[in-house]
Amino acid sequence: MKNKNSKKENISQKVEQLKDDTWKVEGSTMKTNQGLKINDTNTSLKSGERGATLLEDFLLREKITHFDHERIPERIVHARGSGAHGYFELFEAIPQYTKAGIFNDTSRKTPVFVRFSTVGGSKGSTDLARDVRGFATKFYTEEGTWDLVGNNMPIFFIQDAMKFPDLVHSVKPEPNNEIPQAASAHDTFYDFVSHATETLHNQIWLMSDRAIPRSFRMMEGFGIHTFRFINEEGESHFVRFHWKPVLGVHSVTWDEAVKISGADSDFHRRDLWEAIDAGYFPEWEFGVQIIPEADEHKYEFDLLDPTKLIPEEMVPVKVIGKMTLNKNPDNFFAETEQVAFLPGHIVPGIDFTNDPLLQGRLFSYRDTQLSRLGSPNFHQIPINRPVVKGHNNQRDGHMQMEIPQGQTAYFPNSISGGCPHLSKMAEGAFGSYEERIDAKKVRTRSESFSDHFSQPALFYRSLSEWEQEHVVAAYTFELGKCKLDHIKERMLYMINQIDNDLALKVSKGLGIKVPKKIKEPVNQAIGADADVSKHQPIAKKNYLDKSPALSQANTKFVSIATRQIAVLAADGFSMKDLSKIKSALEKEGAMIKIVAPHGGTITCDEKMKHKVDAAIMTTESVLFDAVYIPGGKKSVKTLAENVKYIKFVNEAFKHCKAIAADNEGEEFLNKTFVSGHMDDKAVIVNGKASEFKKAIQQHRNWDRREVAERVPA
Ligand code: HDE
Repeated sequence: MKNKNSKKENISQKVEQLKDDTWKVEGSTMKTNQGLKINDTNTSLKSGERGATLLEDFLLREKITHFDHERIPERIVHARGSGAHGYFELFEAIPQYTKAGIFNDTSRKTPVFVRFSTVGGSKGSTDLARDVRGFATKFYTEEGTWDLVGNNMPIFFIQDAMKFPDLVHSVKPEPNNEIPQAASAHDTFYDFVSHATETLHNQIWLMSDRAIPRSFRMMEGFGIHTFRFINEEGESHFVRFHWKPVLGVHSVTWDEAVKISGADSDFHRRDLWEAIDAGYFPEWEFGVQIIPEADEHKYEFDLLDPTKLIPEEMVPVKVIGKMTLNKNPDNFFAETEQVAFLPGHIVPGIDFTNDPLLQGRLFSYRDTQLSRLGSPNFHQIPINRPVVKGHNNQRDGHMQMEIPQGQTAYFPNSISGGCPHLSKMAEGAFGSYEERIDAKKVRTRSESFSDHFSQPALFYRSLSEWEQEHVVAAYTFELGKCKLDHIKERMLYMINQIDNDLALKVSKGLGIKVPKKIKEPVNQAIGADADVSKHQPIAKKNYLDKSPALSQANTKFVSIATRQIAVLAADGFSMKDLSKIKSALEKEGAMIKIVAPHGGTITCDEKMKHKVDAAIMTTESVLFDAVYIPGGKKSVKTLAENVKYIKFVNEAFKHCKAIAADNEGEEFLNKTFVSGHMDDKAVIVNGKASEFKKAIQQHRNWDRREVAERVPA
């Protein structure tokens, strides 16, 4: 994965284009926005040394006015995000399904810009909120820009765009006191979702480890909706899009998430930035699930329903390409903040379906950019500009950056020779799929959208034991934070529709019985005149016992690249021990960090000085994937005298991480909770570096979890 040397050759067409708008601070002269050289930027113009400031001071006014307007509205959802540039490569052309250039030409490297995000929190909120993650990709293709604006979960909360504002209002901080920030654990969210049974599927994903990823680089991505592929013959296939991280799908525990939020609320942002900066470029395989038109009604669920996934065991994911992120943005605001994703940005060969959530999104995203970026010319902002130049008769508006010449701005015209002229379909023009529609105009929902319990149950059944325990703990925590008992009861009733065992376990934690009945109909997400009985969810079905692809226990455990290894050491540590581990793990791409009693340097037993990466009081165990304690009598004595080192190891043990120690390092372990558990398979004492590597690669030793729970940290 380390790819430093090829950094240059992978600079994309988009990055090249951005160079025209990029400038360096180094070597530049300070001037006003009108180009006047500035002599003093610290003092305003006054009437006398102690006198009033003069209105005349245009230098002061220009500086302050710009500052006053430096903020734009944050995104109403997905406000907190991190972006990176990269490229997409196609391994296998699929002309039988689509005519899209990006899926036909294996020699292309299509530039991309990706923005990862949390959903509910404000721009400055923690990265480790229990939340869905946004995974939005802008493909700058030769036929125009395609935006795949997805999430890290394959389904969404609601089936109809009309309910989106209600969903978002319920999860955002409550309107009277603006509490809580970046958290779903409050009454209004569970009040809403307990009245809208369609939300249960995404809700149970939100309770799973997927909602607290270890890294953006270790998350899957999904386009969610069913889209269409259109081939040269004009034939259509249904398609769902998937991103699969090369590093596998890994998460932190909730206890870590809470602590990381305090120790480093930029944890995911920093992780992405540092990995790219170090030349460890994150990669995702790109896959498609293809369904022939003829199979539209073959499944137990409706393909147009965005609360349903298509199990990979029923329709396999065909991997056809790979995305690599290889460049950090130069400027957060200019690129990551101003990038505007629109699900409506598609290219010939890709088209929409009638998924009612997707249809609503096609309206929302352009609209929101108008208030966020303030102008219909937002496509001219460098990060949003396509790599193919385009012209039309749209003119003027706030911040028009281009100078269209000529007398005409209409079509048809004769004065400009009919230009900008139209393209023939054979020349690659976009045309919508000619779907046959013969229907009444109605405000209702299809009965085929009424199965709200089968897939949450399938998801829960498919999880490993430890994942199920995390779901129980998450529901217990979240509902425990709610104040109103009737909301908890409704939720228990809903959870019971998914799985009785799950409901009983959560009910125990809440100290509330699972109700057999509730007063109102369970699904109130219907119109006042609607026939209530018609809109109730149907009973749970079981059309697939388990979908192993849904469990993180079945992900890849192949690499330790970019894993953060804390070396607990002080003056006198054994150089030989550290060298053994360091060379073996660094060779595999792990990041070895010396955590010492103080900053600066420490001296090993061979009298050499070593740079300290973090002083113990500036860091926390939760920021690392594994811990190593080298030998060295003096070093180990110093560690043992500092209770924060004991806590450091205890926490790593609590979070089921790999721990290794050599020689006197073992004595230190004996002072921690690890003593008495030296036979744990992820505790390696005086072992081989390869054993430690294997344990780190496994991400966590979940077999330890019962003991780990007893660690008082
Ligand atoms: Fe979004 N969503 N969304 N959403 N969404 C926005 O657009 C909206 C939905 C997603 O990094 C907003 O530019 C509606 C599903 C991502 O810039 C806004 C509905 C999925 C991002 C908006 C949905 C998403 C957004 C806010 C229901 C996964 C961040 C700022 C009909 C497939 C993109 C903005 C970025 C952002 C509306 C549902 C993903 C308000 C109305 C389903 C990743 O337009």
